[in-house]
Amino acid sequence: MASTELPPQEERPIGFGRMLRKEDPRFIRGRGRYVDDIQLPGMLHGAILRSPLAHARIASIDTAAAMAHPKVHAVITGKDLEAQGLAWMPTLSADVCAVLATDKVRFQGQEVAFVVADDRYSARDALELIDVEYEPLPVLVDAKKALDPDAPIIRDEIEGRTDNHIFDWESGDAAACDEVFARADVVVAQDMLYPRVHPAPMETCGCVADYDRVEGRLTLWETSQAPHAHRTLFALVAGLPEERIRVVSPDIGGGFGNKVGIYPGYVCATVASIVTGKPVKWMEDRTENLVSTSFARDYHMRGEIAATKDGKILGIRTRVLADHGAFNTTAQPTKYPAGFFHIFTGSYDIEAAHCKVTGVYTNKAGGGVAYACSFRVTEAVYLVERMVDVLAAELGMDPAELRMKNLLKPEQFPYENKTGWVYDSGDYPTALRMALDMVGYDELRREQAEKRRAHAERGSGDGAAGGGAGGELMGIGVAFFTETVGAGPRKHMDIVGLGMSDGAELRIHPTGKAQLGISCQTQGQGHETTFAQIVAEELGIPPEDVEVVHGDTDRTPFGLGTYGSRSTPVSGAATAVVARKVRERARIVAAAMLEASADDLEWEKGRFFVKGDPSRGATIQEIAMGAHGTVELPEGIEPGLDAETVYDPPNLTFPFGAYVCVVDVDPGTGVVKVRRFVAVDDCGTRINPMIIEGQIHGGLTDGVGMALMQLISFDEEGNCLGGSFMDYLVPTALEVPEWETGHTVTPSPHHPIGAKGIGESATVGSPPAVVNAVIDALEPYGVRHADMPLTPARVWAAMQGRAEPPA
Ligand code: MCN
Ligand code: CUM
Repeated sequence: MASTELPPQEERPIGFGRMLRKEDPRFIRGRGRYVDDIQLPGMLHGAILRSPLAHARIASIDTAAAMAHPKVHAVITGKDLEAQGLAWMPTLSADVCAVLATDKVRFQGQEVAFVVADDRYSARDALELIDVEYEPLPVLVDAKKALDPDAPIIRDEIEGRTDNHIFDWESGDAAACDEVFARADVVVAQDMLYPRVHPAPMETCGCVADYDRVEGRLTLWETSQAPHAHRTLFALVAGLPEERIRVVSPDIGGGFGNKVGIYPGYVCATVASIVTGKPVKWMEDRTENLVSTSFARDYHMRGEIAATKDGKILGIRTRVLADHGAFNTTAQPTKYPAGFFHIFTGSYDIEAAHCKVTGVYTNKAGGGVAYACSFRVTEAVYLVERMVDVLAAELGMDPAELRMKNLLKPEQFPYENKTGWVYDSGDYPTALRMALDMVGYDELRREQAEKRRAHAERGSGDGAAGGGAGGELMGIGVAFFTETVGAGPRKHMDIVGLGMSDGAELRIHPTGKAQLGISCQTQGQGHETTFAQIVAEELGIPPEDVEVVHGDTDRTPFGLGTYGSRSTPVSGAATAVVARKVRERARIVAAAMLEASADDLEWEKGRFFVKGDPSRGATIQEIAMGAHGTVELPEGIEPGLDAETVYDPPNLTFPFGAYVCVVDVDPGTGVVKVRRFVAVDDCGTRINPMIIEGQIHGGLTDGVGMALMQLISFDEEGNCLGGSFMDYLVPTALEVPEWETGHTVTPSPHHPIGAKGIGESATVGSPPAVVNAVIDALEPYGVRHADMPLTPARVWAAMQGRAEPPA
């Protein structure tokens, strides 16, 4: 496909454009260095004993037999940690969570004890020698029952707690909503669940903790998306001096939000290293990762839309029950317990909006955000995009036309939505028009009408075995989304009290090569390439000559890390700003070198020259040598070109996109095949289109997985069903079509290079497109909604008029 072609080597960009990823040579040669690759002399291995029950009091723990195992060095329990004040730790959202259970266990898979042994296998063997006596308690898995008076109280360790309520959060104007709903011609309502899903990165979570007793220094190699924030939290929680903690995130095999939080295993390995005086490695296995680490979504939503009969949307309101599991371990800015759910007004010009979100505890692993979510934008976009389709069905209007009619217009930007968020820039109709043209929307609708006619003539049958009843059902799903990324302005946003800014440090070596230190942390997004491209664009130093350093708190400036697609909006801005600082320093040096006034110099990429005399100039490399050399500098000017900065974004960035999905559903089996998928994205200025497309392809694949396959459920006893890739189905190349991507470019007015984030756009935008397509396919059966994942059994059940497949 033309769009994925790379320019020939000799046309490689010095700046923005397609170029191969600088990090890939080491990955494709198998020379990446992940946490589990780290081997230190004398290193021990830790393993975690996990609760088999979802809710039970711990009567006793007997570790004697495990301690007697010849290869075991230590067994740590909650009681041991309690003695050090470490049995509980703060979460990233004003809650606490147990490091190792003391009083009781609150979800299946919760950490109960930590064994340290010579090798991984002995540690695992010894787990089986620990005898825990549990007294089972009633289990709460259904969030809708969490606030019932007879519900078991999960967090009864908190004095005086008599319910499972975490928070209530409201946004928008309820009275204004009531008013528009009262005068609307049409009101539609729909209940929907954005089900629990798991990010399931290829590499599970783990760490190596190495405590040097002599120096009192802790080095912690961690699968972390936010090394600096982790270091500060370790200092605060463990009482270790921050300057003696070094957190290193080496290569990360996918994060998707799973590696934002601090897990009990990291704390246990650290304590174990302090206790044994040796380095301790802890790596989860796949099941541990799937049952116990950050889940996502679990939003029970009721949406309501009010409109005129000709399809002008007047108001939208929603009521949400948010299942946060046993501990509120959600990572998101403190002020926003429901993340950026504010964006549920979507991309539309709406008069009034209101939402209320209630968070509750259940006996499930802690969850909340994570999984390419942009802090709940996934849920918000799903809600509004499903509701628009429900409205379209009610009005008998084409869903693309209904969207076009209500989209914000380019002249309305910057636009303040009805929950007070200011969208920076956008041209929505152009993006939607492009997506519809690319997919050939009108032609597809004609094909569909023909198929529906044929289907009706042949009779839809009962849809049961025998298939063939009327041929395949064709569906077309449209979704338009506005994303909210780049947290965030410090005045509004912090995580556990740390303002959400990011630093950048740029060193220019005498030979004109550069080293950029940044506080964000790639997990596969290609920062070593794109951040070098930003420096190249600003300074004309080829990206090959710019080494990007990240993931090591000893070598990089402080900042809050990579999640919420904030790297480009925040760290990327810091990088452009620091490069411009270097450029201004270079101007002064060049002036001295060229014996001209600094004001008389002009910049062309990579070179200053004297105005009106282009032959008198100096390249950035020559200037670098001059700056480090003996060029006589003006009074007060320091030698060298190095600079540093900390960037506090003035606003978030609001990328957007228009997606169209075409599916064919087999009426006999309910199997959904995604025939085509067109994605038009706008992330402002594009640094590396190849990497952007990669991000979109990945996110679309995630979206198809969530919409059609990925299912985590719990039985009544709280057993997690979905603890392996046999049950939790992640999509492969076989389930997805060849993606068709397009783009528009609407730069962010407040970002130094006009870039917006892209890392989560496709995961946010694609699930509603897929679901809308499937529901559209089921139109002949009168289906208005069915919850994800739309497995064959669920689709088939929906065709029979049932909400759930028979057990
Ligand atoms: N980019 C660009 N031009 C733009 C915007 C972005 O070239 N206008 C490039 C960036 O420079 C970067 C990549 O695209 O190389 C993604 O940038 P950005 O949107 O800033 O997102 P982050 O780098 O902050 O990545 C985080 C985001 C999140 S939150 C999840 S979740 C997710 C995602 O990235 N996890 C991923 N994409 C992932 N991709 C991989 N391979 N692995 C993950 O774990
Ligand atoms: Cu919410 S998943 Mo990403 O923000 O790391």
